[in-house]
Amino acid sequence: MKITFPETFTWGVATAAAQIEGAAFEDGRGPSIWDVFSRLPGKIEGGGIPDVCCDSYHNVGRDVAMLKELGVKAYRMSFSWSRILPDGTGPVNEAGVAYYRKLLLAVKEAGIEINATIYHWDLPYALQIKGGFGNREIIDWYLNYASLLFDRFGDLVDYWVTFNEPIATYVGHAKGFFAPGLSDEKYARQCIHHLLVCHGRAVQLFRERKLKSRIGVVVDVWKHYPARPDNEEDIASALENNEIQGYGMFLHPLFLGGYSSVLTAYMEEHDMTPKMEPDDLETICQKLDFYGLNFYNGLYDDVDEMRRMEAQKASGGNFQDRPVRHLEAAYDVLHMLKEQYQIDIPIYITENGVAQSDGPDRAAILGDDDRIAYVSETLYHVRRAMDDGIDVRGYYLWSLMDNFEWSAGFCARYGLYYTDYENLQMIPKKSVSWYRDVIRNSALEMEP
Ligand code: IFM
Repeated sequence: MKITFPETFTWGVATAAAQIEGAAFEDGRGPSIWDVFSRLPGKIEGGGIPDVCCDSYHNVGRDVAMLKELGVKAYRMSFSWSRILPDGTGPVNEAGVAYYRKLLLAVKEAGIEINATIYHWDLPYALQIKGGFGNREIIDWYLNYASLLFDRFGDLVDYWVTFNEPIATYVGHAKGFFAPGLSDEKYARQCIHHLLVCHGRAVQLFRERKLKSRIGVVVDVWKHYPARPDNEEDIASALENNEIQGYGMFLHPLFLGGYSSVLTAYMEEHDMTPKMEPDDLETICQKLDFYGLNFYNGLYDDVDEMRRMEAQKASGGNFQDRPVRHLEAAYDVLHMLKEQYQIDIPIYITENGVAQSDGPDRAAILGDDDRIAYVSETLYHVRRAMDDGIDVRGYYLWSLMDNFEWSAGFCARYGLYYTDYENLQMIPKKSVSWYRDVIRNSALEMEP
C-alpha cells in the first residue's frame, strides 16, 4: 500500500540542546537543572550525565551533513538558555550566541528550514536557585531571554516554539523523576501556571516585534483510554490522566481559555489552585500560527495492571514502561485537537519516534526495522486524519541521533543515527535510507 503526502509537506527531524550539545561547562555556559539533577545518585538510568552527549557543540559540520544526507526540509532544535545567559539573566555569553549563529547559518545554507524551541526543559540552575518556575519573576526572566533570541536569531528562524512539552516541568515539580526533582503537586501547579503566562507573554512580544516567522507551542498528547470501557475505575483513571495529570492541563488554557471545569474542581478540592493575576488566563490564550503535536503512543488504563506496574517501577517519565503500541490513537488525537480543543491552525507532528534499548548487539540496533514499522504506522494514521480534513503540514522524526534521554540516560536510543559514545562517530541505522526515500518521494510503502 502506498501512502502519499503533499509535495509541500514538511519532513524533518528533531533534537534538543540538552540532549545533544554536550560542552556543558565550556565557553562560559552555565549549568542547567539537568546538569545538577543528573548528578544526584540514582536519578538517571545507568548514571549518565549530559556533559558530552553527542558533542554537537563541536560538530556543527557533522550534524548538518547528516541533515543533508537525509534530505530533510526542516530541522527542529532548541536553544540552551544557560549557554546564552549563563545566569539566566544578566550578561550575554557571546560564545554561546556564536555557536547558534554558526549552526543556524549552516542549516539555512543547506536549504533547510529552522524550527527553534526557546525552552526544552533545561532551566539555568542559577534561576532554579531563585525559585525557578515557582517564582513569578520567571515571566520577566523568560521574556528577557526570548527577546534576546528574537533579536539575535530572528533573521534565521522560521518557526518559534515557546515551550516543548510543558508536562516535563510538571513532572519535575510534582513527581520527582525529572529535573529539578521536586515532589510537590501544589507547587507544580503554580509552576505550570507561570509557564503558561510566560508562553502568552512571549507570543505577545513576538507579535510586537513583527517578525516574519511563525510562533507556536508544542504539547505532547499521550491520550489515555479505559482498557475496560465499562470499568468505572479505568474510566476515572483515563479521565484523570488526560484532564488533570496530562494534556488537558495545557490544551484547555492555551486554546479554550482557562482551566477546564474538571481540573478547576480538582485543584479547588485539593487546595492547589495557583495564584494568578486578573488577566493571566487571557494572556495564556493567544492566537498561534501553528500547533506542534508530539505523538508517541496511546495508552489503555487497566487499573489492576497499573497497580502491578507501579509496584515494579523504578524510573520513568516517557512511558517507556508501556511497551504495547496504540498508534491508531494518532488519528483520534488529531481529531480531538480540532473537535474538542478547536485548534484550527496548521498542525505539525513535531516529534514521533521510538526507542531501542542499548545493548552489546550493535548490528541489531543498526537494523531498526521496528522503527520503520512504527513510523510507517503512525504516518498511516496521520494521513487518515489529513484525509478527513485535519490540517497537518509536517512531520519531525525524533530523533536525528541517539542522545541523552533524560532519566533514561544513554540507555534508550531514539536516533536515526547510532551514536557511538566511545568515539562520537555517527553510524546510519537502516531507517536513514528508508526515511530519506520517504522524504524524497513524500510517500511510503507499507504492508496493508
Ligand atoms: O527525548 C524526548 C524529548 O526531549 C521530548 N519528547 C519525548 C522524547 C522521547 O522521550
